[in-house]
Amino acid sequence: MKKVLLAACLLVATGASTLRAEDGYDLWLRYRLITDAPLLARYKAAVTGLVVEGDSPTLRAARDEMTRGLKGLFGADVAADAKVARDGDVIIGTAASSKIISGLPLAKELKALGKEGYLIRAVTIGGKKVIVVAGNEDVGALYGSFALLRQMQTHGSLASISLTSSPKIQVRMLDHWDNLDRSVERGYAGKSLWEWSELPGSISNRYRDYARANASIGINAAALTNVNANVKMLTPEYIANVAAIAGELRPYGMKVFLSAKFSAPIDLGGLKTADPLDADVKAFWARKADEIYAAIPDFGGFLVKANSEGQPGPQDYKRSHAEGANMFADALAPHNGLVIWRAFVYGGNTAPDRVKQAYDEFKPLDGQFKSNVVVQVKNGPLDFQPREPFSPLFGAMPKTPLFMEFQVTKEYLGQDTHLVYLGAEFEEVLRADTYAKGKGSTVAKVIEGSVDPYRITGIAVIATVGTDTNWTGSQFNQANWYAYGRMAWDPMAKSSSVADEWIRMTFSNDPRVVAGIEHIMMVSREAVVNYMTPLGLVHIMATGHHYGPGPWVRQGRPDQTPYYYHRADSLGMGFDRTKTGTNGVEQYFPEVRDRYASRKTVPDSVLLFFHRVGWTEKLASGRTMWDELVYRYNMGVDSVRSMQKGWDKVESAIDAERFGEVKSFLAIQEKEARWWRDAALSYYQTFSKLPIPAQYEQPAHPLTYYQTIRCPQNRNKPRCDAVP
Ligand code: GCW
Repeated sequence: MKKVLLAACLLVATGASTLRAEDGYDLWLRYRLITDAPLLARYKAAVTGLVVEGDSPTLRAARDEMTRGLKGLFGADVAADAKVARDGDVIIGTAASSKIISGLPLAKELKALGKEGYLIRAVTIGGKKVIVVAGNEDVGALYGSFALLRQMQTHGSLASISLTSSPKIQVRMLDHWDNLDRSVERGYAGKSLWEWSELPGSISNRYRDYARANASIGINAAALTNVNANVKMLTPEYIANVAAIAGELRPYGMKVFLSAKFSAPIDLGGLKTADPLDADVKAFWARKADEIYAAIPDFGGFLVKANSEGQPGPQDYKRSHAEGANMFADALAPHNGLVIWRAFVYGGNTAPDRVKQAYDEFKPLDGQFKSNVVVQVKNGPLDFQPREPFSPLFGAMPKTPLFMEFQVTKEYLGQDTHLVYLGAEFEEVLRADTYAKGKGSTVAKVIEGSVDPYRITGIAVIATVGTDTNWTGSQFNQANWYAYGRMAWDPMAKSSSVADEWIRMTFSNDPRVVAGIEHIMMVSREAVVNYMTPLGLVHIMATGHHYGPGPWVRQGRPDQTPYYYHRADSLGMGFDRTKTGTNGVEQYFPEVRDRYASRKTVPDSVLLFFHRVGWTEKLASGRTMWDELVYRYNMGVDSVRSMQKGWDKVESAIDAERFGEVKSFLAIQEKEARWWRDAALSYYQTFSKLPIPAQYEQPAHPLTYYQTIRCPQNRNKPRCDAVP
């Protein structure tokens, strides 16, 4: 493993646990022996056998998982595959695969749960008490199996268990930004999982474990490679490799998508153009689609980043995004494939305001996309900041299905080391009200297709999964993968409940441990906002690697510099997006627009995103803007310190290896929270000329010290030098 963690070896004797060391590989699927003896006895009495009726790769996956899970939780094998229902059997299958299930009066209820839904119920059959796990399709039965295991992993009751569940969103996807050389753009968890040079002949065990993890939280699709696409991906050699990966993911209900490079007709097809209206270009893509589907019959489709950050696209030929997307749509339609066209367009001319660009380019195209095109929109109008308002595109394209795009790799949020639970962010964004069709038109409802009737619904996340033993670069980044899956399944799930589940499965069911860790997780998002970008600041990270603070950076393309966003001067700071500025607020529906546009109603959390505010202007708290800034930066540091204390308290309940890793990362986070605070405040102070009130810690170094700290541009591990 890449991280050399001293803290694990330095544990002080007091409170250190004697639990078996864990490296995090098992994620939330640890299935450790249940140590609560009465509970274990109850479970063992309720579950004594396993009947998986039917045979398919997916039902076999369900059986394998149940066998593995029960063996771990119970510490003993459970008799599998009896033919008849006995007392204590868990019966898994579908109405089609299972005689027992088809014999139960469940048909109507089951049908209402759709293709991927499941039902878990304690029933009595011929006097025998059994638990039925039923889906309409095999994958539903698999999801139900994971849910039953989760029930036991979180110490829920099995007595008269009765659960039904089905996903609110159809496509629940991970987007990998993996390159073919196995580097990962914005990846902080080791190398890419995909072993291109070993494929297709040799298949890593990790593909299956990756699929298991995803299926356990309902993720059903993955785009394997970077949207900054490599055209080699579409060559026969790579298509064969992808087919091999798809074969591993398929039993777990996952479809594979690929990033398509717009210029492929030129790069691979030897054509002179990639103009989407050109007949040869269309024919090239139709042939390519046929070739891919011949190898991967359930291929999901293409994910495309076009005319953004240097990627080729239809605008190179004076064609619109719709014309570009529709060309792919035609090629994929005969195979029922999907085009996922990204709205993160960040092209040459972003004047007068970069954050307005996606809306300005896409809103006018609503209604022009073919029926198998969807547009994928980042959660905020800028770029995965610690906090942004939701993107105004949500609700604004009634005729075009919009997919949500989140990012769990935490490019701008401390990457691998900082503990930031993003469930809180997902909840904030998903529950935000767009007012598109009046009150209650939340972002969640927009992407669920219930504000406007979308023909297809979806959500994606930039994944953080790599070859690190713990998969995600840190133990706590696993929680974001987990929370994403659970909230993609049910966008109204409460992030605290999701955290609760994850903690129980990942660390412990001890109520004090659960409460302690949940507290850490639930304060962590606001902590990072406060020590990096309080009061609606955005993008003040150093250029390139986006790791540490760099609010002073002014060189380079203006809309890539922090200065562009904060605009600090002797009078104040903030970006005026009201009528007196770029009028970005105009992109929101009137209720939201007015709320953000008025200094009286704009929440402090996004204040400087929409307004320029004088240093000594009073805010809602009664403090001046400057004092509020100082207060919040300090609050951020204090929160990290309270997270450290909280973590120390659970030491005896966590194995030393994971405890030590988290502890050492929290120490880095505390140090770097101070770095952020001291660097940012020292810099703003050159404009405000106001003192940091004496009750607060003063910056440890002069501003020039922070300005000379250098982090490697592609920091795949070495830490930034000389951080205080
Ligand atoms: O967040 C930015 C990243 C780029 C990324 C781009 C995008 C894949 O800094 O690395 O490129 O967004 O979303 O396309």
